Amino acid sequence: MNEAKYIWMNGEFKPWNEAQTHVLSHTLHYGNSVIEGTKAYKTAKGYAIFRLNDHTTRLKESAKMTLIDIPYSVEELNKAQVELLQKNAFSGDNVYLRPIAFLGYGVMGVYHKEAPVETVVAAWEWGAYLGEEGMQKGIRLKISSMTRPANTSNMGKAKAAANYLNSQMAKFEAIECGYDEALLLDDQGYVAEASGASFFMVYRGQLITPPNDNSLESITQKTVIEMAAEMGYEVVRRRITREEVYIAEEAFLTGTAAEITPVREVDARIIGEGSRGPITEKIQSGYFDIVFGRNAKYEHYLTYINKEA
Ligand code: PPE
Repeated sequence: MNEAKYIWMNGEFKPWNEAQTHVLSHTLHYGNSVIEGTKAYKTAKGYAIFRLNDHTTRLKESAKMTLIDIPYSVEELNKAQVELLQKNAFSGDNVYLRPIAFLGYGVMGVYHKEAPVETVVAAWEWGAYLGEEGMQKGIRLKISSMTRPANTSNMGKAKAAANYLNSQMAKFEAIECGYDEALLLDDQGYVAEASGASFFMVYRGQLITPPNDNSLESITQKTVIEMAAEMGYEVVRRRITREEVYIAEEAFLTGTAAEITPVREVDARIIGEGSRGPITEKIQSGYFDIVFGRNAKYEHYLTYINKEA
């Protein structure tokens, strides 16, 4: 990975290599931690963090769901993220931020009430999540043999590390089978989400994306729905079955890391022309205009890290 200079840990900036935890940290054994994935883009007025407050609020909400008591407010965590970018003096065109709250050292056994909470924010430069070529030409998706955990046994709306075991298994399977990414159905057989992104398809002119019944309340999905409606597309949120995905005219994934990644094939079915579709291309360039500060209507989603901006 690309290292940076500092990591914010429990209220202090530490040199990258000194942000450490004990091997008997509770989370390492039992998997309870919550994360965010937030991104800053280099705009004409310097770096701006996209939808910072929404991401930090989701972190706090995920933590509440999984009984982790983060001892910092949304405002304090927002400030830490802005300062981290200022101190690290990045130069690339975007920077990924990874806030995490986890359970540290001192308690063993599943019951975690007395385990200390560690709060960390790291930031680094991270290239195209599903490859530069994928952004241009589209990626190949495999519907996973595993489903997303049912709402009766997990909390899909928490951005919890525990949910990523399922993602990790699905992703590994997809790659082993020669695909780029996994698409997971829910326990009823409807599309839930990809291993690390949300799913959209275009069919008969409509943009269709599933409700978040069994998936992360995605911030990029929300942004795309808002932007697409404003561009004049009809956006529908409804359940999607596997066979509908196969006959989609276009498909794409959305996420902070994935941004807008076109899909060109699903399970040996070519989607549309087998390349980035025309609507996908418009959504993709519209999204980059927003995050890079080139669309004034969406300025309110940007937090500039330079005070003068
Ligand atoms: N579903 C899942 C399972 C998911 O991990 C993400 C983001 C999304 C949907 C999209 O959410 P949002 O970023 O709010 O639009 N995945 C993050 C982590 C990826 C990783 O591999 O790490 C991300 O994009 O930051």
